[in-house]
Amino acid sequence: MNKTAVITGATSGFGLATAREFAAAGWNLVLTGRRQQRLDEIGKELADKTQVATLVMDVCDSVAVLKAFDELAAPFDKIDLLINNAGLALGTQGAQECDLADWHTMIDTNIKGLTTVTHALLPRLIESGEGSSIINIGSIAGSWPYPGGNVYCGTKAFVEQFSLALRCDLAGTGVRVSCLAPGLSESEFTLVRTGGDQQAYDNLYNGAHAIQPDDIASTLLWLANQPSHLNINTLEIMPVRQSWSPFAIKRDI
Ligand code: NDP
Ligand code: 8X3
Repeated sequence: MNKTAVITGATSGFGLATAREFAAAGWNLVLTGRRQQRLDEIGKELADKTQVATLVMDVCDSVAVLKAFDELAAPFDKIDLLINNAGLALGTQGAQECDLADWHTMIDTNIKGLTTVTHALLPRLIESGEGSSIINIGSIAGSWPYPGGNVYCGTKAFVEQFSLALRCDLAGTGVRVSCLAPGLSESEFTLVRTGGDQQAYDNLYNGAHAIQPDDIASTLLWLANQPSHLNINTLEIMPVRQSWSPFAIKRDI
């Protein structure tokens, strides 16, 4: 195996579990995130299993992203897989009560950051050609609206549609594009979203048998390992305990 995957947001949750899963499967890894200490730890942990490069980067800083990827030297300069995973939600309030800065941070990270990383690595993915892939982490929030989802839902709808449109443009290059859209998943995501509210975290996940990061990691490896003539366009996953509610109706009575 001489393949390299770039995983953004590898310092926790899905990204961290995915780094471990792909290392065990023999992939070389380029791992990114803002928290240097965590990147150092995961780099050290995986160093005896595979070749690992860690890049401290904020995906919102397009100059830093382009520079960091430009400076990647062999064996990390040939990229076979990009997993656009870095992302976040901020807040659970109705739109009327939201902080505009939080909205902008979600747009900057989930949309602008994802597109910056994609744009930076597209030439190398095209060079790798047949069998290479981009997997974007969307969410059920991109297809199913819910109260308090507002801009987060909007950013994930972008990820899903961008993935499909990218696939149109890359037809003939051999580069595949998938959008993996998970539902309720247990990770630091909820602590980030609620500003560190452990009670909210416990309430959300208690008894829900939520998706675990390892579930997403094994799904991502399955996606990457599909035969090169197949493209899984969109894959939505929920815990069995999560489903839909009736439409809400505010009656005039
Ligand atoms: P975590 O909070 O555990 O992980 C998020 C990762 O994104 C971290 O590694 C974080 O690294 C990174 N990240 C966030 N902002 C930036 C930034 N500006 N620049 C670089 N890296 C950044 O959450 P999950 O693992 O659950 O989330 C991963 C993805 O999955 C996200 O896109 C999320 O929207 C999506 N998702 C999550 C679901 C859930 O219920 N948990 C369900 C569906 C989708 P660092 O802080 O070190 O920068
Ligand atoms: C995260 C899943 O339902 O909390 O993308 O928005 S949800």
